[in-house]
Amino acid sequence: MNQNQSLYQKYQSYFPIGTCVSPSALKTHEELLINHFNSLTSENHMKFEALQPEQDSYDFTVADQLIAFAKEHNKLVRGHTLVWHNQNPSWLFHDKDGNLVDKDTLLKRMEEHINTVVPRYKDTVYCWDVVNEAVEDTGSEILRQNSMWLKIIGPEFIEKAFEFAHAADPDALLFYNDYNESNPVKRDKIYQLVKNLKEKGAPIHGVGLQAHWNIYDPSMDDIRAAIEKYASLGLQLHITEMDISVFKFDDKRTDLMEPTAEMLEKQAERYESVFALFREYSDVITNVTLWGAADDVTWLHNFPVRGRKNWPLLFDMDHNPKPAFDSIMQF
Ligand code: HXH
Repeated sequence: MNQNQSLYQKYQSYFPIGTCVSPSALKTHEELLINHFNSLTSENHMKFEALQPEQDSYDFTVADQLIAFAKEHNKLVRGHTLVWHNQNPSWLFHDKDGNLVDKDTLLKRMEEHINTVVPRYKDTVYCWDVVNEAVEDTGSEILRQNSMWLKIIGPEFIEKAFEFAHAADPDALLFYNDYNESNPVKRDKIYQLVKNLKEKGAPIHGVGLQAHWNIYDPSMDDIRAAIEKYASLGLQLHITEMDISVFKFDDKRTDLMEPTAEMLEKQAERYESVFALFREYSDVITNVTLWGAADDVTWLHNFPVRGRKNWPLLFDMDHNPKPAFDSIMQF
């Protein structure tokens, strides 16, 4: 046990604090997970391609391991994710001859998958990212045009996913989850989508704000406006995948081996301000999950440039608390 105060205990009266996990992180980051986080999300192993790599042949081995760890250590689990345009098995949208399946066939496959996965974890997974990233970033289209779900089923794939998930576990909280959620243009589209879903009576309970941010963007004003706008729908909000990159989004430099002191300081200020904002809205923000526990394991070492190091989290490469950690523990 390190001598730091526990992050999730410090936030006990506000919201659970989560992180994503993988089988290897359960071992390498065990101490951090146990001490500082009380909600876990599988980074990759509850996605469609991981759970049903071949048609009707499910592989729950790894997901079950993550769930067992969560149970053993009394952690909440967020389910991520049921319906997404990425990380799908190649069979999903095709028939045996390689042609695209028709709408009814794909709806059946969606329902089958949801009916197999969701009930299995109904005792541990308290909420699901039912649909992930269905909204177009730019332009006038609301829905992401390159999604095979949209191409084959049409826009109703979204409400269908929520209906199937709700039937499979009526107690689960169901979320629509997306990134660039604080960008005013995309924010308004996400708002419109979710508003339409609610008006149609779809069983949706929350909006997931991924919060893949950096030390410059988005502005505090845009983050606050996004929270206000989504909250006005009368839904709960989860911060689902937060990290704060030390690079501007289009900065592709690959030469930096350590974060500069200035980066770490700016990052600490950002974490401090956004966590103060989250606390201010803790009546609607009901989970804050980071996309990793410590800087040695983060998807941002490979995005947007493969192999470019980044330091976006609260604990450093050696699992020691960073200035960002200290900044959100003082209030
Ligand atoms: C998340 N996507 C996923 O929800 C999560 O499952 C995964 O583990 C990591 C991140 C964020 C994301 C979305 C789109 C994207 C990159 C990351 O693609 C872009 C490519 C170029 C420019 C902008 C976005």
